[in-house]
Amino acid sequence: MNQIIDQVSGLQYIPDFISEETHDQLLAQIDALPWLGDLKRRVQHYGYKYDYKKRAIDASMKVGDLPDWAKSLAEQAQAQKVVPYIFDQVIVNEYEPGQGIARHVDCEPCFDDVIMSVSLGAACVMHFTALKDGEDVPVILEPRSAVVLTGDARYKWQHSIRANKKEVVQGQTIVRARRVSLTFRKVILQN
Ligand SMILES: O=C(O)CCC(=O)C(=O)O
Repeated sequence: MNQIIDQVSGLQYIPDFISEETHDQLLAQIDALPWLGDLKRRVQHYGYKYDYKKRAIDASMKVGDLPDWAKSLAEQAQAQKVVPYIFDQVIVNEYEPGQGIARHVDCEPCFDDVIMSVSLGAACVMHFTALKDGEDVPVILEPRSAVVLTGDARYKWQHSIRANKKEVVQGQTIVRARRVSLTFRKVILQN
């Protein structure tokens, strides 16, 4: 059942967004594709390449249509009314134990209002940190889940994954192992 995380308005957690079979097929397909080593963690960019340093995206950064596996997840998200449009950009992130992602709000002029991240591999803890007062809300992201950020969750809270090998949350110890995430966005092209 979809779960609204009360403390963070606009944050929705969808367990079992994909089946075990789809999960395994996705991981195999993604691992057969080339990884980029621009960051500490490995990434793949589809639809449009994103420039992390400039925090910018434009039409010249189009790298082709989404691959079929990404298109079908984008269509599933629209069909399930997770998002009112079809995403056109995906970043695949690989996190080995000890790797994380710094606190950030996704580039506001680059991407539209809804962001969705699907988790493959191992669970991790995503922290939501309020820009106004630093309140921290940890959310466990299980494999096969999707987390959806809109409204305040998208614009008024930063999200991050700590660079650790284990973490205790709500009495549960999350031991990190390889996680691969698929983050879907819709690009805003400036004229
Ligand atoms: O790994 C995730 O689920 C989130 C990735 C993320 O925040 C990003 O690519 O900006």
